[in-house]
Amino acid sequence: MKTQKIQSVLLDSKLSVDFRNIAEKVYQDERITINEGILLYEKAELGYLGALANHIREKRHGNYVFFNRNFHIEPTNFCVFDCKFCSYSRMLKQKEEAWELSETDILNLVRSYEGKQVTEVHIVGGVHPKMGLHYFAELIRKIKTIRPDLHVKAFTAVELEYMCRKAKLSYSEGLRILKEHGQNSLPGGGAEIFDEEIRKQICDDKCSSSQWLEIHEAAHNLGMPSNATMLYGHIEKFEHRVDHMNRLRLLQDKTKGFNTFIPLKFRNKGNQMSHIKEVNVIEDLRNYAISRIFMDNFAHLKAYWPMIGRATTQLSLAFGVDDIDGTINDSTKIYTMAGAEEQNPSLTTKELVELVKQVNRIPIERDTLYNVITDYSNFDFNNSEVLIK
Ligand code: V47
Ligand code: SF4
Repeated sequence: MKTQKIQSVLLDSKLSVDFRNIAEKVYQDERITINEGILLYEKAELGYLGALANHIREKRHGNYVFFNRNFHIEPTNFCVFDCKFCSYSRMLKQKEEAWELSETDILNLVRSYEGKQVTEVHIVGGVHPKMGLHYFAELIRKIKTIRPDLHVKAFTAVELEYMCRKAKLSYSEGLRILKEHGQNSLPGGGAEIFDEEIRKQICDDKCSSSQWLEIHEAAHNLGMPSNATMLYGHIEKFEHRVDHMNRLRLLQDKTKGFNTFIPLKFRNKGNQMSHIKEVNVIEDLRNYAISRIFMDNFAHLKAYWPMIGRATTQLSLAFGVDDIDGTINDSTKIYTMAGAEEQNPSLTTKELVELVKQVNRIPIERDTLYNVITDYSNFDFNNSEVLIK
């Protein structure tokens, strides 16, 4: 009934034929084309995009907004690559600003969460020539010995391409070893923008677009799900964003292995692309909405709250977003160093729940694979022993 009401508003208004066709496709669960995606970026109004994206989100997830309890481990910020947008990495010669956690440091970090109800550890960092595949496989095995229940989401395709190359293993062989040692899934980083010309200008020396896609396909074939990201708001054009999403949509048709799509807004502090102005909130919301409309075979769309801040995260929930990542616990520096909204990203479960309730949605704690852990609609924090980070 509610859907029919919105639908008639869209179809009766003074929309052009093209926008009416796109709206009809959305309401009939049909896929929009590349050209239609570009048209949305170029000409669609924010309200129209929000109505369509919200319709899709509501149909899939009702009033649920997902989050998880996680922490990050960033083993090092040494990196052999030189991505122009990166504010975080240091070359081996810049020793004073670099860190390198020892195995003991990392295991102690895991131990520090003993008794806390975190369900996921997210491990990513720079690409260090001395930290190879077998080192990381062993590390994961030890993490799992301490916390067998933790879901290990680890290593971007960039790190994996380097590790497999150095170990002289195919992607499948390398991933199989990591899986056997306890790695459960892959995060979505390193995708940036797949268009080869843009990639050449912003991250020429790291894994190519086709390698990124091959690695995720190999992971999916081994039963390891993954996420996908898109770095937007720098030198790319709208057509590059749509091309990027289209390559992901095609792989998802083939493997169904992606859990969630995460648009990442380019932040310009302290990197070689600082001269590029950041896009504004309206562009962020338009981008979320178009992602939700275009990526019809992705179940979830995530807004990464430390990057865009709490207010924009709340707004994004009206533009197709159903997932806001996790408590994080101030354990990532990647965005802080690039000038992200949240300089000490950490929210307690209670704060995350309130953030969601303020916009009249139902906060749902999930595990990495989106199984429901707790429905917080009527949760009493005062009478709960579960109130931990
Ligand atoms: O690939 C680096 C991005 C990514 C900047 O899978 C920047 O759940 C903006 O992939 N401005 C790595 N973005 C992080 C990542 C991620 C984050 C959160 C959740 C998940 C997940 C994955 O960070 C890189 C790059 O695209 N990045 N520098 C910057 N200046
Ligand atoms: Fe290295 Fe990743 Fe930074 Fe690129 S984005 S320089 S691969 S840490």
